[in-house]
Amino acid sequence: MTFDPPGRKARPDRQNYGDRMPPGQRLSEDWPVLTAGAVPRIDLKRWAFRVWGEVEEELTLDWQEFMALPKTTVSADVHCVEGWSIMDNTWEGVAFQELVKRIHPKPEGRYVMVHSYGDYTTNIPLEDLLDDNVLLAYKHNGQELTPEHGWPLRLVVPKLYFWKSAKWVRGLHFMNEDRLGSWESRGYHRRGDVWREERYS
Ligand SMILES: Nc1nc2c(c(=O)[nH]1)N[C@H]1C(S)=C(S)[C@@H](COP(=O)(O)O)O[C@H]1N2
Ligand SMILES: [Mo]
Repeated sequence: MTFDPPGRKARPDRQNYGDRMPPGQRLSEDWPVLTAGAVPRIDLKRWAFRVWGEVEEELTLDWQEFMALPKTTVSADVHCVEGWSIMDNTWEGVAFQELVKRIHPKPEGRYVMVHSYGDYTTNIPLEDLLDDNVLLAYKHNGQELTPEHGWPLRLVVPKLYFWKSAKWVRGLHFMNEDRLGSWESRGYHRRGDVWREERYS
């Protein structure tokens, strides 16, 4: 028996992932923490998730209301722009498609700015968020997220580099034009598609 700490998977040594491994990526043995700045302190009693901007129904949910939304489980690989990948992650949370049913984006609201506690932002076209494996996750491999990995809630967008998977997410701003988030305005690619190697601009 080997013991794997939460959030860490046994390394499938020399396993060949073939076409599942995107160009320029290699397996990581563990799950690094990559945060610009400090881990924000979050009080669940005051936590809120908001959707605003170019939508028919703006939305504010507290933690209980968010947890009452239908749950989904997604298996997906993580690919960081710096070249490490973690395969076969299980994420549990609320599908973006589930949220979108409630907010009815306006036709002009095709661009989303994701906002996090602690001021991090990242821009994602609505079309990319509509993939059926995009979710707002509160669990990873069966465990609640840890503070440094985004507790209580993070976005997960498997086909984009991991900087787009915002930790400590607090809201989505639907916009009529694409604007640049924290890393995108510092030279990271506007879109960040893993399969097209859209790393930097
Ligand atoms: N709010 C917030 N989300 C964030 C970041 C951050 O600094 N703040 N870093 C991004 C980057 S660059 C990466 S690679 C991943 C790292 O997630 P991890 O620390 O859980 O591995 O989170 C992304 N989401
Ligand atoms: Mo990153």
